[in-house]
Amino acid sequence: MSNPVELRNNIGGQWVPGVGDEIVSTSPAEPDVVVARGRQADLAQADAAIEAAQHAKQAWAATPAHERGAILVRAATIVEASATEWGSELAREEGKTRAEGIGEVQRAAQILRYYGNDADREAGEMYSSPRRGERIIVTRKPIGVVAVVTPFNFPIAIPAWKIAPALTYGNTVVWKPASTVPLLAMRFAEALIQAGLPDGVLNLLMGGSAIGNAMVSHNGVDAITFTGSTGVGRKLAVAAAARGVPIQAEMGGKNAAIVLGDADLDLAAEQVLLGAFRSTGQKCTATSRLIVTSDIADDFIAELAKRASALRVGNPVEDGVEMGPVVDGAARDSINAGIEQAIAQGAERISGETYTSGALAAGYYVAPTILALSSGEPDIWRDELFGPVLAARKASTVEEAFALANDSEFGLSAAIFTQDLTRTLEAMAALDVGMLHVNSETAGADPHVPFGGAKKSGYGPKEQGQAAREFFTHTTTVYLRGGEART
Ligand code: UN1
Repeated sequence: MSNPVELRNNIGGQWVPGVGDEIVSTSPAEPDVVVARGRQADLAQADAAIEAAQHAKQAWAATPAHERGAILVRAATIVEASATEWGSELAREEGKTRAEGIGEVQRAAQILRYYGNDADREAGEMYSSPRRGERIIVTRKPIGVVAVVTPFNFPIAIPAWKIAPALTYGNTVVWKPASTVPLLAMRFAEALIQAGLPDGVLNLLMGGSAIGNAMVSHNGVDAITFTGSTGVGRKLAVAAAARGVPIQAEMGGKNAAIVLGDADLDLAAEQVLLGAFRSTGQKCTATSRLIVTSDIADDFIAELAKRASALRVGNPVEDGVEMGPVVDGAARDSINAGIEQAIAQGAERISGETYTSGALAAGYYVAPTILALSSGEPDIWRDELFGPVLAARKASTVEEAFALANDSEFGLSAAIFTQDLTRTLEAMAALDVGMLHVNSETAGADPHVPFGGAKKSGYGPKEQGQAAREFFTHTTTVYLRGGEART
C-alpha cells in the first residue's frame, strides 16, 4: 500500500488543509493501514465555505442549464475513467468488495450523466387561465445553497445522487461526507471541480457532527439533504424547521423479504442472500428481516443458512472475496452485541460465528449471520443493526406475512417472492413501504425514479428523478397577460 493520501477541504475553489481535529482514514480490513489523513475543517472554515457558496449562487443560477449539465457530463467521464482505481480505494476505505466498489463508482458516473442530461429537459408547466387573454406558467428556480450530509456506506453514489441534481438545477453546495470515507469524497469533489465547476459552487468540508450541525443551523444554508440514521436525521429536521428551510432526510430501514410457498425458491434464496449480505448488510435498503410461509420455511431457511455459511468473507480488495468487514470497530461491536442480545432473547443462530482469532478477528469482520426467531419479541426484529444480520420468521398465512412485514416503525423497502399475480397485487396494497421489489432483493435504486421510505425511514420529499427536481427548486406561478389595454 502506498503512502496515505493527504486530505484537503475545498473552500471557494481552493484546496486547503483543515485546521480542526485530525482525521485519519484506516482500512476496516486492516485497521493498521492508514488510507488517508489530514485535518477536519473548523467552524470558521465551515462559515467560509457557506459564504463562498452564497457568493457563487447567483452566477451559477444564471448559467444556462445546458452549461451546468455539460459540466456534470464531463465529470461523469472523469469518474468513469477512474472506476477501477477509485473502486479499489473505496473497498479499502469502506470495506465493501472491490467489485462492488468499482460498480459504485460506475453508478456515480451514470447518475452524473443522467442529471447532466436532464438539465435540458423542460422545467416548467403551462396552464390555461379562467381569464381572457391570460396564460399561467409555473417556472422553477434554484433554492440557493444546499447543505449535503452523506453517510459512509455509499461514499460516492449517495453524494452523486444528491450533489448532481442540486448542481444541475442551479444550486451551490456545501458537502460534509462521513468522516470514515474522506478519501472517496475528495476524489469525487476533485472530479467535479476538474470538470469545470466555478469556484465556490461545490465546497467540501471534512468533519464530524459539529460541522454538520453548524451547517444546518447556518443562516446561509437554504436547504438540507441528508442520508443517515433516524436519530441524526430527526435532529437535523428540527434544526431545519427552526429556520424554516426544507430538508430531505433518508434514514433507516428494517426491510422485510417475504417468501411465499409458490415462489421460485432458488431465485428467492439467491436474492435474499444478496439483499442481506452484499455491502456487508450496510445499506438502508438491506434485507434484515425474512418472513417465510410455514409450508416451505424449514427447508428454505436451512438452504439460506447453508449458502450464507459458504460466503467467502475476507479482505475486500482480494479477488473472489464475497463479503468484507463492517466500517469500523464501533459498528462491529454494536452488531455483535445485537446478535448476542437476540440469542439471549430466544433467537437461534443458524449461520455465522464470532471471529475470535486470525485475520478476521484483527479486522472489523462480522460473519454473515442468520437468526431464526420462533417466539417472543426480540429487539432484533425492530432495531436496525446495519450489518450482515438477517432475522428469519415463519408466517402461517400470507395475511400474517404481510402483517409481520408491516410490524416495524420503518418503511423503506420490502421484497416479495411469488409467481402469483393476485398475491403480488395484495402486497402492493398492503405493504407500507416506499419501495417494493417483486422477485428481487430489497436493495437498489435508479436515478430516474423516486427513492425514499414511509414511516421512520424518511422525512420530507423523496430523492431522485422528478422528486429531486422538485426538492432542489422552488416554483413561481406567473400570471401572464399581454400589455395592451383590455376592452
Ligand atoms: C441501494 O440500495 O442500492 O443509504 C442504494 C442507503 C440508501 C441507498 C441504497 N440511501 O443505503
